[in-house]
Amino acid sequence: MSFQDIKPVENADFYIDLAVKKAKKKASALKEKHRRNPGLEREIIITTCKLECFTSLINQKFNEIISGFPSLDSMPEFYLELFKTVLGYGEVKKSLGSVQWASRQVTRLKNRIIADIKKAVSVKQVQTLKKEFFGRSTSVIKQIDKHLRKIEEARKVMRSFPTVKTGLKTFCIAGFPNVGKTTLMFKLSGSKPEINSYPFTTKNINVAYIKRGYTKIQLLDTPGTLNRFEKMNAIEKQAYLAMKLLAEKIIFVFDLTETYPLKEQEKLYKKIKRFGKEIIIYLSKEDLLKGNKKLGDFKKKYGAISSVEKLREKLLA
Ligand SMILES: Nc1nc2c(ncn2[C@@H]2O[C@H](COP(=O)(O)OP(=O)(O)OP(=O)(O)O)[C@@H](O)[C@H]2O)c(=O)[nH]1
Ligand SMILES: [Mg+2]
Repeated sequence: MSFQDIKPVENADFYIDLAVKKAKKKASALKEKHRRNPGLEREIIITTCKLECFTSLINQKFNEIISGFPSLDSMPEFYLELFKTVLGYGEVKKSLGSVQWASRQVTRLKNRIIADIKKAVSVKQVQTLKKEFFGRSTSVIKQIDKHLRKIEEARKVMRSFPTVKTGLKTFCIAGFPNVGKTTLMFKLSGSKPEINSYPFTTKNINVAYIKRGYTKIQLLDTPGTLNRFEKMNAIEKQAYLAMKLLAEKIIFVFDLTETYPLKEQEKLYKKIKRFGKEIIIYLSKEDLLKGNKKLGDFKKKYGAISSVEKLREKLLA
């Protein structure tokens, strides 16, 4: 699923201006055509055209917003949970509903006022009705300005959602912050995401692929998670959701250079084991561990892999 193509949503004034301009343009063409008609008849034709044109543009644009937004109810579970983690589900749903409401209100108003215009007995009466329509309809559209902005905010956030392919064998790279998860993904796949020497560098899930012959696997590099499933921040939650809902297997990265104590990393490992998925253990930064006594014991205890080549073979097997 991809969220890159949702079209930008503008504010209320933008749509009002656009619809007014379009209505004026269409009406001015009609003015010329009906220049010989008597005043009232001409006024009725032109005003009706303006109202129809304004309403039709608002309906078209608002429908585009609603239909262009991914359906929240039929989103795959991972995306829905991710959405709920980083955006207010109820709030965005309400905002989309309000756009539909505004569209209907403007149509209803237009129908009523056009019916009245048809019965008008003077040019002045038609003009008063026109004023009423534009006053009320623009006020309805302005009322949903905050909702249009909310949808635009949601669209921008959703653009950072990873584009994950379903149906591919998927491995999640997990572990504490700064242990070398992103570096490992880079070494395995050649993709080039951001790598830094401080914790919480990765804020979204990075996606990469390894291909050999007909075998293709998907790697998800997750943000580092601390040992606190109950109090996770939004970044950590993404990793948790990917592990729980997307991963077939998990590559758990241990770092014995101890930016974070091994005991803490082991606690996280045990928690991740509870997902019930197969876990492959990778030991990073072995080049910094020469002569370290813990190395042998650790490898024996966990059967950890520390060679990228060996790990790649295991993933593709
Ligand atoms: N010497 C050495 N440094 C490494 C190795 N793997 C990672 N690093 C360094 O460790 C730091 C963190 O690496 P990242 O790959 O960004 O770690 P991460 O686990 O993705 O970190 P977060 O995204 O913050 O959770 C960087 O400075 C890397 O260059 C390794 O095998 N050897
Ligand atoms: Mg990272």
